[in-house]
Amino acid sequence: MISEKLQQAFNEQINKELFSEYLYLAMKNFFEELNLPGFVNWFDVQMQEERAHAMGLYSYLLQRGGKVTFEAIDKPVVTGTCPLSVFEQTLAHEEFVTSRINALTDTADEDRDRAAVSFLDWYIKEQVEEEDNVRKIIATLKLIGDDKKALLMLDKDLATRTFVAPVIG
Ligand code: OFO
Repeated sequence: MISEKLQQAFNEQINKELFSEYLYLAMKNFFEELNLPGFVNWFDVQMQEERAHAMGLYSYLLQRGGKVTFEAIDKPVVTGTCPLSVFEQTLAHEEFVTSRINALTDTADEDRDRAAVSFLDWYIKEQVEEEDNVRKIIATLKLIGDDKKALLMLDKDLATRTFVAPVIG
């Protein structure tokens, strides 16, 4: 059975993933206001991914005989004021989530909980992909600069992103 300490760390991470979903909803709304449907779609898919990440941890905790507990989810604040700065905020957030996943894995490691370490490996790999996706969009936005036509082309591209339910663990 999972230790109390690891159980608490899992519950904290479930909260962080649900906060990520909420933050990306706020960012989706930011792009609704800018009338950029492709960006709206990108954040909609991102939200769904975060929900899947939370539910993956939730199901795993139950499977291990743990108890799920809920805390308040922080208020999401979009500090970015343009597409580039919103994506820079997204990258900073993903880097924070990566550090939390690493800390959760360290806790599982200290417990010598091999099953949990192996389960969390999926999340470690996922974070590499998440950060890479966002970095690529930031690089494109920097190339675009003030070119509105190019921004609309990127918007078209981001409209093609679809949610594929991940197989976690
Ligand atoms: Fe759950 O990966 Fe983003 O936050």
